[in-house]
Amino acid sequence: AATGARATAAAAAATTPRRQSPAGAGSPSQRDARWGDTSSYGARKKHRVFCQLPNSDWALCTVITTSGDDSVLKLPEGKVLRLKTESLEAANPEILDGVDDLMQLSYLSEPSVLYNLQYRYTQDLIYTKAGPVLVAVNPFKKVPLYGNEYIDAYRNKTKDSPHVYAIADSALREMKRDEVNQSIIISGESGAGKTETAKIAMQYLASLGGGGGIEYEILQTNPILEAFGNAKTLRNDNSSRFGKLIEIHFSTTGRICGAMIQTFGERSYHIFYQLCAGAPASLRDKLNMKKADEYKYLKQSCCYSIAGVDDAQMFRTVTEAMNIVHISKEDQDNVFTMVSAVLWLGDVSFTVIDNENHVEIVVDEAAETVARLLGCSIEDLNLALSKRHMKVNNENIVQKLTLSQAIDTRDALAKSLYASLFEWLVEQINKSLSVGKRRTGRSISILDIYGFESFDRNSFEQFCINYANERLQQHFNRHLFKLEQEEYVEDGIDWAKVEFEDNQNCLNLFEKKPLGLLSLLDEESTFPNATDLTFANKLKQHLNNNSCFRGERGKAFAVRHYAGEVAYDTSGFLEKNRDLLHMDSIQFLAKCKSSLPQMFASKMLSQSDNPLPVPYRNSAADSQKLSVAMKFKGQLFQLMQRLESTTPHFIRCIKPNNLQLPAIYEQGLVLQQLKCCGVLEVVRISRSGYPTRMTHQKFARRYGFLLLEDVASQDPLSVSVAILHQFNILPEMYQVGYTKLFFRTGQIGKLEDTRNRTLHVIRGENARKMYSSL
Ligand code: AD9
Ligand code: MG
Repeated sequence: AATGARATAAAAAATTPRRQSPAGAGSPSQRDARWGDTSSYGARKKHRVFCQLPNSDWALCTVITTSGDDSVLKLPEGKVLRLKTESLEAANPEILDGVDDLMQLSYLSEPSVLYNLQYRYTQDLIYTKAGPVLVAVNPFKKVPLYGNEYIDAYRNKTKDSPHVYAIADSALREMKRDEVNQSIIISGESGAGKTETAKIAMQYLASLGGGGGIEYEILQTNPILEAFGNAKTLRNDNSSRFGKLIEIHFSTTGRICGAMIQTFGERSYHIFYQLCAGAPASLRDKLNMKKADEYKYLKQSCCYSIAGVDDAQMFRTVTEAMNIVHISKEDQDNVFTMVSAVLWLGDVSFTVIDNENHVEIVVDEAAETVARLLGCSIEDLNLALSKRHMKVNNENIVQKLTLSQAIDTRDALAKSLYASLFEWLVEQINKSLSVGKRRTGRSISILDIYGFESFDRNSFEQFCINYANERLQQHFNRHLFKLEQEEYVEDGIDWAKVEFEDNQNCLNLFEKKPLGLLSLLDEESTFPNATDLTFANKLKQHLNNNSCFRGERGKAFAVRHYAGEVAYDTSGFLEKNRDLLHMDSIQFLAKCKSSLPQMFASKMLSQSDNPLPVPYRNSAADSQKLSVAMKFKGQLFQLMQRLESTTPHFIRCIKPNNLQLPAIYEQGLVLQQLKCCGVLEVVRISRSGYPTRMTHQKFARRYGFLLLEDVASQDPLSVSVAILHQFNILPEMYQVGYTKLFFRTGQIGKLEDTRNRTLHVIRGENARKMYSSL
């Protein structure tokens, strides 16, 4: 039946007589039927076009005249300018200004997309669709788009403008309808609004239950995770230092019955400041707390407060949230004991005891407090921070540490104590929110993950983040590809004419064994004599013929990512990838009498089950844990596996300026993010297909009156085909489906133009008739 119907559409297209425009002057359609010359389309008189200003921003302007290769243009503020016609970009007709889906744009060029988002942003319409993707531009101010009234409106479908609520609502509906798990994948760069967006989505889902209960507990995980996992950075006052997947489980009646949180990556800490500012006197005494600016670890930033944030109040909010998610008072005390121990560790200092720069710890308030809080002797602490057990030629020896080695060891211990604490906290929250037997398997997962990063200098962190984004992009592409394919197939369109690009090559560059970036990094990390330079050289030696790889001078190499080329500097790669916590430190924690350090140590030991191959490592006492890159890859694969079985919904957050201020829209910054978030990629992909779609009915209604013959009695499909012919739209520019017409970019803009001018003429004639009859 499918091919039959397609044949009918094609036959209708072929047999409709191609009308020639009659010579009769004065007929509006005759004047307007000159379509073929697309070249000068972008610079016709009175036409709107985009021109690029000296600062590379695009401005919308009007063509005054075109002569030869040049056009004279009028800028919005009235200034007149002469430019090469070929440097102009066509602008969309006015009726498309501020459309709520970028796919409705007839021209999908960069300036068109930028203009449309800005047009909406200035009216506080921060959400826009790009086909299946929701684009959210950070308002950096309160916008009146949230709360119960809005939630109800989206639930009852009385509102359908793009919104996070609409995304959460489709996820819910599709979960119930298809009985398939859903995911909401939120990405964007630091400060773009991912975490806020995730909370808005959670708010919508939680509102189903009407307030109290488990829904409330789930919302209360946010202040806890943000206190322990977020920090103020240059880019964002509340920057998440970890990625987070929160899986919300639903009962068969569609109510929330539990949740599970998975985190990835590095973390850092508002909680230090909150504890300093807000700990009640008894706790303060017990933990020997100082003021935030008296700790060395906190002094480094020189930033003790955040505009508009009351740390003491936040501390109370966090402890209240911990009560709500059933973390016992005793456990809370243990948590804050660890936080205090980490802070005091930073103040532990060393004295040099010989002329080889070997050290011992200074026995002072800092050392004593750390020992008391962890539950160990000063002697044990000294041993852990100033000596290391090594195995050389099968003989155990004790090596004294130099000052810089001791400082590194101390900092690594503090870092891993804090990381373990965060992990443990997430575990407790998960226990509390766990669904257990009530689990039905239905869930909506919300992913809040760091977006693609490209700086002047890119290191190991960007390498990992961008690798993760490359994987997510593939997930995104495949989903999009599938959706598009389904729509074309359903409507009987020739699918072979639509092309998509895949990023599999780039993923192979990372993952191939044994000659991929990750394998080579791990191999080099196991050689004690390897350096970042030998690593870089190894990459160049093995990967130079890969089209996504480019060796650069010295220690650098570049990767061609989907979002653009990024140059990485291998300095520190090996060290960061090894991230060694020496076995001595783990054994030290295992001996501590406080409950948490012991627990952390046994967990660390169990995690080193799967050691790296260590052919050349002579210090066998090192903790043989997974390399950081391998652990990251493992977590990423787990994540992808979980996402793979869900129906994804994508939200891309955009940061319109770096000042964290409202009402400033920097085109260059937005453009770069649209590229990184893959929004321009969606647009590009759609461009290679047939992005504009209109049902035969709508098309016939809108443009049918332009036809010279009377078609009132004909079916919409035949009318549509007649319109296409009358206006000589080239066959490669459209396809006729069963229910819809599919157009290449730019086609509807021209039709719309003719329609407007015709209407203008008709209205003028009607007015003339009216006046003459008066
Ligand atoms: V990071 O990668 O964790 O550094 P995010 O998570 O992308 O970053 P975040 O959600 O923390 O950014 O947003 C940054 C700030 O933007 C927030 O603290 C708010 O002040 C502001 N923001 C973001 N979204 C909204 C919004 N929908 N309405 C109002 C917002 N303000
Ligand atoms: Mg965040």
